[in-house]
Amino acid sequence: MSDRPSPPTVCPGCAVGCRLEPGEDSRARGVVGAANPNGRLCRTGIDAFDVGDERLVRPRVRHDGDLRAVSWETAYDRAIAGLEAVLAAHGPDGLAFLGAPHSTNEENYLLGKLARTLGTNNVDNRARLCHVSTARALRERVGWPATTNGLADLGEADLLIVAGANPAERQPVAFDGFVRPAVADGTTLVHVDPVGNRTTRLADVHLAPRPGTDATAFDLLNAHLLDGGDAVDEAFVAERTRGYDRFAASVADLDREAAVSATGVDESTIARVAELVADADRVAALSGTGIEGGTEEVDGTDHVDGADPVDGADEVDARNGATAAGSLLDLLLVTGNVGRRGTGLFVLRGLVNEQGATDAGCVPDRLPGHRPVTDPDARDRIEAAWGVAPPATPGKTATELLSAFGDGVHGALVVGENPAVSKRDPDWIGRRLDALDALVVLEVAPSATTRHADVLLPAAAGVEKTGTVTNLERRVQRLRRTSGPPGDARTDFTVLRDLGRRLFPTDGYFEYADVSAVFDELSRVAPTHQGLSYADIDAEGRRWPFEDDDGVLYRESFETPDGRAAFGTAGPVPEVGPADGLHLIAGGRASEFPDEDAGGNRPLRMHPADAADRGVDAGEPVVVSAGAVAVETVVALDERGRRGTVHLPAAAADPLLRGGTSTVAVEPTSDPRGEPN
Ligand SMILES: Nc1nc2c(c(=O)[nH]1)N[C@H]1C(S)=C(S)[C@@H](COP(=O)(O)OP(=O)(O)OC[C@H]3O[C@@H](n4cnc5c(=O)[nH]c(N)nc54)[C@H](O)[C@@H]3O)O[C@H]1N2
Ligand SMILES: Nc1nc2c(c(=O)[nH]1)N[C@H]1C(S)=C(S)[C@@H](COP(=O)(O)OP(=O)(O)OC[C@H]3O[C@@H](n4cnc5c(=O)[nH]c(N)nc54)[C@H](O)[C@@H]3O)O[C@H]1N2
Ligand code: SF4
Ligand SMILES: [Mo]
Repeated sequence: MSDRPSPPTVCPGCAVGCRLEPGEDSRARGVVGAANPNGRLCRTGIDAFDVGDERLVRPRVRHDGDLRAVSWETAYDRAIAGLEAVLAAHGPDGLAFLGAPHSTNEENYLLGKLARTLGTNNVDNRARLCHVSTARALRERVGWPATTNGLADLGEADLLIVAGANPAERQPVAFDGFVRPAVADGTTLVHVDPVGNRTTRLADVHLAPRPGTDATAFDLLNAHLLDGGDAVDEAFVAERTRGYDRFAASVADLDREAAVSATGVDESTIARVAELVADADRVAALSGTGIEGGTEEVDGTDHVDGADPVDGADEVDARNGATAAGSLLDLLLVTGNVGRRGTGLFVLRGLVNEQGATDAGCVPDRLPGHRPVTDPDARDRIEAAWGVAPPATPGKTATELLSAFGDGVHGALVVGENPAVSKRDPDWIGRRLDALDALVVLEVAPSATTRHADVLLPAAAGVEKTGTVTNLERRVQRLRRTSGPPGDARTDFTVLRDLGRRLFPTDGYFEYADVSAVFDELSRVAPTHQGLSYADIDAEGRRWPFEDDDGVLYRESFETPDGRAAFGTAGPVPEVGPADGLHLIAGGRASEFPDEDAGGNRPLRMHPADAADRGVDAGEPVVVSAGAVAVETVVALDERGRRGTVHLPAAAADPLLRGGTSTVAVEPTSDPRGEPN
């Protein structure tokens, strides 16, 4: 052991942001932190220091088809030459910069700065898409695309609505540290999910709408809340919001019969939940990926064409009324459940720095601190700090960039993303990556994407570096290096700074002594981070915006041009055709470990009646098929789920969903010895 013990750092496993330090047997030991107040860790956290045996340790460049080990100097030269050739032939918008939900705020900031000093806003990160419609509803209607309150507030809520999420497994330490104690203490939990999961086990009410009909389910709840009028917080609506009349009119126009039939939920269950909302003094909602309508469907719709929706104060995007997150936000606004302790909307972010990557400006339409690239003042502020103005036209989203590879976009720098798996069709992505003239990949471990690289740069992992990451409650915490990195691997910070220095040898844009200098620049240019220096971030971390201590945003006013929150509108009610099979929904991530519940299998969860119809029972092997694609698995019965809807973990569901259909057939496996996969 070294003479000095390693200091505590932040778990790189997910966006909860638990604190931990090296313990025995190379395992991590939890250290009490704001997000893990009991000092507990989940299994992923306990294994945080096990970065994996297969690491990239040498820079490599493609030579005669092979990736050959070279010195860093040679690799940098090749990377620069490749990017500059694209720049010369196609201009800055011929380049793409994909980052970096696993990387720090400073690293994301540098990636955005690299793109923008080169003259393009083509910079994005895919993890952002996990919660894109929720973030957009918040950004356009209340101000910041982030959780409105602190985790500690959950204990003060009378009612929690968890929608399209499974925090019991996905954010386990936050669930055990804040949600479970709240429920034990009398808080009512409503879980909105077409099928059950571990979170449902703790719920008092399970609302199971047909997949994709959450917006309508929330519109129905709003209709019930408006019925008597008693549930409406009139003072809040009058003083703090705008657009109520239009919202109320749209709710009145809702075809309730059609809505009930579309969601497939009993009106009595809706009425019961509405009553719970009306009776509660404090309601908080937690939203996950399930209300996004499937990441792939919403891909690309987040593009802002020049106009900033926040500027058009009265013209609030009507689409919001049609998204589940928008209707859920309406529910909170109409009942006055924003801007107080124990209320608000929690975005259950996924990857460790998913929130921070966006905060730091790793997005095509926003500068650091969520300021629109179209805003001249925001650009001026950046220019004052950088010495060069960022381009005024929004860039392409990650999804648009992938489609443009080889067709308008010819060079890419990819940092800590694996588009080859994070998009559902790996062959198509492989062809797109190969269509690039220059692909520079900065990665910790070999992946489906690194295979296509022209220049492959070995990166340090989260536990091997310093810098800050921002958790799902906006808490900025410091990572501290506990080991490594192995071989010649370097941090993303070092590599991005070095590339910047080489691209701009005389301008000094990338002259940073260390990460703290980057953070301090970020806090100067980003209104969210204003007033905090790296050195000020203590063991507890600090939530942005920093003047606010208890973590409640919008106490006095909203971060909108007129300081008011904007209502959306209800409807339209989706048309639901007759079911000709089972509706498949997927959860989790492709890279995720197998479900513990089923002894390492990835079970198909289905309603007992659907199983009986097909002659299968719990634990039995089955074939799930869509057209020619078939997947073998075992059955897990769940009577709380919807009839007609089945659920598979993402890794198992991907081959089926890639075909573009979500309707599947389920049959017993003909070979009784068939090994489930
Ligand atoms: N152990 C572990 N934890 C993780 C991750 C991991 O890989 N492993 N990944 C992290 C990441 S990146 C993310 S984004 C988060 C994801 O965290 P979650 O968003 O909680 O992801 P899922 O577990 O897929 O849960 C989504 C739920 O949405 C439901 N759902 C599907 N369709 C609909 C619908 O139309 N309406 C409603 N209401 N619900 C629907 C599904 O049934 C499922 O229960 O988890 C993070 N945490
Ligand atoms: N088919 C399919 N697609 C999906 C999903 C799915 O389940 N199935 N899940 C969706 C979800 S929820 C998400 S969040 C996205 C995730 O999409 P991605 O972010 O692309 O995927 P990950 O596998 O989480 O991580 C990408 C890579 O980052 C590397 N990495 C980790 N830490 C660092 C670091 O500090 N520096 C650098 N340079 N690299 C690092 C890892 O080695 C890994 O190869 O995919 C989405 N798309
Ligand atoms: S909940 Fe998330 S941050 Fe906490 S230990 Fe588990 S993986 Fe790490
Ligand atoms: Mo995610």
